[in-house]
Order: sequence, then structure tokens, then C-alpha cells
Amino acid sequence: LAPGNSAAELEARILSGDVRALARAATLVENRHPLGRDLMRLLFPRTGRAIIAGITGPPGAGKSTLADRLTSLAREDRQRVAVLAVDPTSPCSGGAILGDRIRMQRHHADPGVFIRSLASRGASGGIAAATLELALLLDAAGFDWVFIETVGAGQDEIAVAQIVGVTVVVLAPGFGDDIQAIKAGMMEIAGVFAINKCDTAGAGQLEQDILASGTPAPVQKVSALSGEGCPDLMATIRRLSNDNPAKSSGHTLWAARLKQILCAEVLARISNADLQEHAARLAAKLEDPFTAAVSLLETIGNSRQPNG
Ligand SMILES: Nc1nc2c(ncn2[C@@H]2O[C@H](COP(=O)(O)OP(=O)(O)OP(=O)(O)O)[C@@H](O)[C@H]2O)c(=O)[nH]1
Ligand SMILES: [Mg+2]
Repeated sequence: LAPGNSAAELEARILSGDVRALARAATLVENRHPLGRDLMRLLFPRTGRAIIAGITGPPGAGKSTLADRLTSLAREDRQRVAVLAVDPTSPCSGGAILGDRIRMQRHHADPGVFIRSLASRGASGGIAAATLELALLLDAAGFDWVFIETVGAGQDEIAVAQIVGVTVVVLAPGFGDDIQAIKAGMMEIAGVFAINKCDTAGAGQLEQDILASGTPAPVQKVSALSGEGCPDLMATIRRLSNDNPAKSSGHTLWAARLKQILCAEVLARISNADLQEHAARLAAKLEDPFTAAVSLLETIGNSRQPNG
């Protein structure tokens, strides 16, 4: 380890606003490097301040465009913003990453904006755990907003949604029958529905459809492209986040989120290989699930590195 690169040194540099130290720390955390883990131990007491919002929805709905728009709005108030894009390679938009990159260039030289793409690891709980640890790093580093862009409503998205303060479900007109399936998966996790592309035909009908579903979540029409409705959406995210009891009394929601983080961390430490091996032994009746659970937990105790 190079001198001056201890966890304490990194912490000091991050807290002084050193962007390069933050980028390095993010890589350590993302790669689950022991130094990243040590750093997070130091920084953890500073977490709990940022508005951490999930931005999810079907491929092409406009999640990245919206995240970019919300970033610009927050920067107008000199607030610091991080955008984490989980697995941005969706089957429907091959050029999305390039598009995202071009969009992000406008914030490239801005030290108040931190942008990172994360690739899914395929380990159970892995991506959720790594993403959330990164979100907590940015929270501790003093970022006011952390947006986490995820596609769809798979297990990773639900795991992320359980931990973030608010989930924005982005929908857009023109997805045909798919919308039914998408809606079904996203009803439970939606803190607010953003009906995007309201500058195009069909947004009003989509809004009616969502309202007719009886969701308790607010439904707001926006155009990420023109910015219409986006300040209102921002205010809603803030309001929903401030409804968070962690900010006032009880700390119940924050406590629940920390519990989810703990569960994700435990899962991330179980290797898929170990899991498969036990599953095979169960199928062959060489083992019972209760003994297998205990021996899986013992493998956690024996390994220092998650996913190892
Ligand atoms: N007309 C219109 N087009 C939009 C709006 N928002 C986004 N788009 C366009 O929709 C396309 C997809 O936008 P993205 O922001 O990449 O969508 P995404 O949901 O991030 O897509 P994936 O990351 O691939 O899932 C792009 O061509 C955008 O320019 C909007 O408000 N109005
Ligand atoms: Mg995107």
C-alpha cells in the first residue's frame, strides 16, 4: 500500500472534497477491496443525510435523461449530486451507454457531480450490496442527492428499492401491452410515478391508466427532455424523503433500511459456488436445509472477502 493511502488518509481527503480520492474510494468499495471496507467503517457514522432515490422503469423510458435533468436542477441550487447507473446495458437500447456518456459530459468538469456505472455481478445480493455501499459512501462524502438508475423490477431493483428512501418509477407512452407487466412489477416499489415524455402523445392516457390502478403513489407528468414538470417531481422526491422518519423521530425507516443493508451484506458473502454445492447435496438428500444453512454461515465466518 502506498503511503498516504490508508483508510484514514482517504477519509480525510474525501471529507475535504478531493474528487480523485472519492473516485478511488468508489472503485475500492465497488471491488469490495478490504481498504474500501475499512474506509466505510470510518465513514458510516456520517451517513443518513443524503436523499437517496431509485430511478427505475423499462428500457428507454427516459431514466438517464431524467437523472440528468434532476442533476442540473440540483446544481442550480449548488447541491451535490451522484448518479449511479446499475447495469445500463439494456437489450432495447444498444446505444444507450454512448448516449449516457455524451449526456454526462456536460457534468464532466463539475466536481459537484459524481457519475458511475456499475456492472451486475450475478452474485446473489451482490449488486444491491455494492450499490448501496457506494450510495452510503457518497452520502457520507456530503452529496445531497444520490440517484440510482436501475432497469426493470427484478430482484436487484426490489433489493435496491427496499433500501433507498424513495423510488421513482419512470414510465413513458408507447410501450403497448408491456406496460401491464411492467406496472405489475413496479406497483409495490413506486414512491412516485413519473409519466415521462409528456411532450409526446399518449402521456395523458398513461397517466389515467396508472391513476385507475388505485396506486397510493403520486403520479406526475414530466418531460425529461424539455424539463417540464421536473421541478415539481424534484419537490415530490424531497417531500417523500422528508416524510422519512429517520429525519425526524424514531429512526424507524432508516433502521429498516440498515437492516436491509445488513441482509444484503450477508447474502453478498455467500458464494454462488457454495450455494450450488449445497443445493445439489439437498437434492441428493445428502444434507438437510437446516444443516446446510449453518454450514453456509460458517463459510462466511471463514472468508474475509465477500463473493470470494
Ligand atoms: N420526446 C421525449 N423523448 C425523451 C424524453 N426523455 C427521454 N427521451 C428519449 O428517450 C430515449 C431513451 O432515453 P434514456 O434516458 O436513454 O432512457 P433510459 O430509460 O435511461 O434507457 P435505458 O438506460 O436503456 O434503460 C432517448 O432517445 C431520449 O432522448 C422526453 O421527455 N421526451
Ligand atoms: Mg439509461
